[in-house]
Parts: sequence; structure tokens; C-alpha cells
Amino acid sequence: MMKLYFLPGAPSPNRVRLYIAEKNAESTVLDIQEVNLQGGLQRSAAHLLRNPFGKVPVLEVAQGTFISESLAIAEYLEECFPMPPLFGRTKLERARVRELERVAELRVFYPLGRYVQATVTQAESFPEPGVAAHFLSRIPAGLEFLDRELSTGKPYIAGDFPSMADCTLAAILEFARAKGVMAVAGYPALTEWFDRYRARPAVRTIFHPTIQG
Ligand SMILES: N[C@@H](CCC(=O)N[C@@H](CS)C(=O)NCC(=O)O)C(=O)O
Repeated sequence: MMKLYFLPGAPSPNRVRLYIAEKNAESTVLDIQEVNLQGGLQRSAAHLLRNPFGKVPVLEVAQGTFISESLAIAEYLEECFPMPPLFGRTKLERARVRELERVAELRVFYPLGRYVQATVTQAESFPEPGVAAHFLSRIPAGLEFLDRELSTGKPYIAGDFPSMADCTLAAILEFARAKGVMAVAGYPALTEWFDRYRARPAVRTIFHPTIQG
């Protein structure tokens, strides 16, 4: 059985966990065992063999064969389990899903992550007010783009179907919500989409693990 190594609440593993939940909400059942590395186990010697950067998620596809990077993991799973398609059904949809997924990661998650890093003291970071201010100022352009996309009234970010772009965007917004940073209240379509998306049963099991259904 495949194994997914994760940390609860961490946005990158949540992208993959949402992807798996979206697949499982339909007919496909991905039999993947989740392994929780909380307590610092992502830095253990055993995990460094899975991913030398000491990060999650990591997917163990067979004993000793590991894939890291959330998007690479989702794309691998999409090839294993194509139904329902979560990277789009046509050439144009596939391009749109990737476009929006990349915008969410590179124009929102990346500056948000750099901002958070530059405000805390942790293993790999320390407070850098100038860096924090710079990256905070980069975020609105990404949020505005995504808000404009959703303002046409489509149910999901890439159209009338859930996709990997929703998984990435939701994982980011949930991380921001839990940390109390990057309020999205000023982006009405994005706020409405997030409220709707996080209320879905598949999503609730990941964002609110104690609430059933
Ligand atoms: N680009 C990577 C990012 C992986 C990453 O930074 N994971 C974070 C959680 S979101 C992590 O493992 N943090 C634990 C640590 O740094 O100790 C991906 O998409 O998978």
C-alpha cells in the first residue's frame, strides 16, 4: 500500500490530502495510508532518507521508492487514478488548471511563506522586517487575479469541476486562516468560494478532522 507522510495542518501535505479526498469523494478509492510525522519526525534520519530536505509531503509508492513535492505527487497519482480527472478534461482545461494552480502557489503561497518565515524565529528563519514587508506587498496581486477569476460565478476556480487548483488554493487559505495572516475578506469572490469549498464533506475531514461528514 502507498504511504503519504504528512504533518497535520501543514499546507503542502494538505494540497495532496485534499486531492486524495476529492478522488475518494467520487467512485475512485485511493488506498493510501497516512503517516503523521508530528513531534519533529520530519527531521529524523528515517525521514531524511525519504526526503533529504526533511519536508513533507512524501509519497512512498513502493517500499523504498519516494516522491516529494506536492504537485509531483498529485500528478503521479493522477496517472495512477485518472478518474475523476482533477487536472482538467480537455487540453484547455488542463492548461487552465495548471495556470491557476501555479498562480496560487507562486503568487500567493510563495510570498505568504516567505512573509511568515520572515516574522518568526525557527530552525530555518529569523525575523527580517524588510523581507517580511516586501513579501507581504507581493500577495495582493495574486489574490486579486484569483478573485477576478472567481467573480464570473463559476463554482470552482478552474470552472464547473473541482481540480488540483482548488486543492492548492484551499490549502493555502486554510493555512492563512489558521495562522491569522493574509485576510481575504477584501476579496469577495475568493471569500465566497473558500466558504463554499471548505464546507464540502471531503474538505471538512481534512480541515476539521474531529467533525465527521
Ligand atoms: N515545495 C514543497 C514544500 C514542502 C514543504 O515546505 N513542506 C513543509 C510543510 S508545508 C514542511 O515539511 N515543513 C516542516 C519543516 O520544515 O520542518 C511541496 O510542495 O511539497
